[in-house]
Amino acid sequence: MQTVILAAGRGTRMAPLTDRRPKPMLPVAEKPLVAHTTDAAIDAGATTITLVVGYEADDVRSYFGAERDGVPIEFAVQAEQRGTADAVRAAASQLDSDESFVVLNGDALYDVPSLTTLYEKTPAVGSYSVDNPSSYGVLETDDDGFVTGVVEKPEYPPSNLINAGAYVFPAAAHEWLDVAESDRGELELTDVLAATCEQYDVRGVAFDRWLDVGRPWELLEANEWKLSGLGSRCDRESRIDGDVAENAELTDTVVVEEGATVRAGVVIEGPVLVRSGATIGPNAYVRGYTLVGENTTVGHAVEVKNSVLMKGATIGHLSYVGDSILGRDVNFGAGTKVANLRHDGEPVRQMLKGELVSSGRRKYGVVLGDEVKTGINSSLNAGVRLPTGGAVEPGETVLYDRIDNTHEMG
Ligand code: TTP
Repeated sequence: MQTVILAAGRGTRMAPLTDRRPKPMLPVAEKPLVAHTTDAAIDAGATTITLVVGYEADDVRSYFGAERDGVPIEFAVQAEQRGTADAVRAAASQLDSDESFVVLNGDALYDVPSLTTLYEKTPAVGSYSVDNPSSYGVLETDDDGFVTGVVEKPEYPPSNLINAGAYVFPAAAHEWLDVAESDRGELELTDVLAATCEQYDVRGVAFDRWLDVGRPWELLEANEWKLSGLGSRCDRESRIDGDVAENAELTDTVVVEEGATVRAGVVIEGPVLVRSGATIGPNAYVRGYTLVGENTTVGHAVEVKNSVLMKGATIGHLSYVGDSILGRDVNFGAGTKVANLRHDGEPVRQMLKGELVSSGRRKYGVVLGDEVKTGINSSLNAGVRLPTGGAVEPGETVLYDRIDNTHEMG
């Protein structure tokens, strides 16, 4: 089935990680987020893929090229982010208007069996069951179980099933893409769904597993999901193609790509992916779930746990990084420590668009933009974000978010 994947969003809530790249290109295990979405779509039955791109579009284009696993890939440009219906409209001229079509958010992870079930039904919408649906779009159904629409952020949710941003539209929906602006000023795909529900019996397909990656800690969750599946994506439990010292201890699923080096005395407890060009040790301790990105350096006596180290990051000796995301080419001075737990044990909070939001995680560290530099013996408080290119003085303790420093963290 022809499939449109929405990847034009900038992902402002992911700042500063999206200062230089679109959210769908953030790393999740061995590939960008949107490549997981695309591969799941191909496995589920996509016959053509149209990626809607906008912000930093060239990043997406150059990663994919013209085909993937034999499935043609095309690109459509949405010049301005005016909403999800507008994004699909940007792709419309490249679709066969006599055929039904699938639309997927390019910043979500889908499991293949659930997505396959969705692809087998037309029209249909994917949903996911959550305990607290009030902050999402919630599916409404009629007595026969067919979907009648989506209500945004309802005080009294009609069900626990939230809209998973995955739709199979009938061919007729090509005619309904020109929707009016919604109350929040966007052209919304849920209005196209509403028009579809008026004319068709729309099935809700409940997904077994699904993750919307909108906020920084969800990038950690995405990596936890995909790193835990590493073993099944390798020919054997662990795949060691790099150069690993004889006395290094690797347990659980550890993948060391060709061109990566693990030096003497290193302990790695998987799931961990060590990408090409990375160097770990000597005597470092890396715990799951960690992505050690391409060309990164994890120095002597460093501990890293449950973190994403993007390409080119350097963690100098004697440092600790826990439950954190470090942007490209971040450089830690010796002895830099990240706090990842509050004294009261409450979930760590983080500033997002001017508000302090709970991450829901008891253990959560820091989110650092590309090229952040820390001085020796600096300390970074749990939940802190540092802007792209930011610097921390030697011995300094950073208690406040430095992108929006209106609240103390912790
Ligand atoms: P959102 O998560 O609502 O938007 P975003 O990705 O820009 O993130 P943020 O709110 O943090 O700025 O978007 C849902 C999906 O739709 C996502 O895959 C991006 C895509 N999208 C477009 O392609 N074009 C658009 O105009 C909009 C609003 C979203």
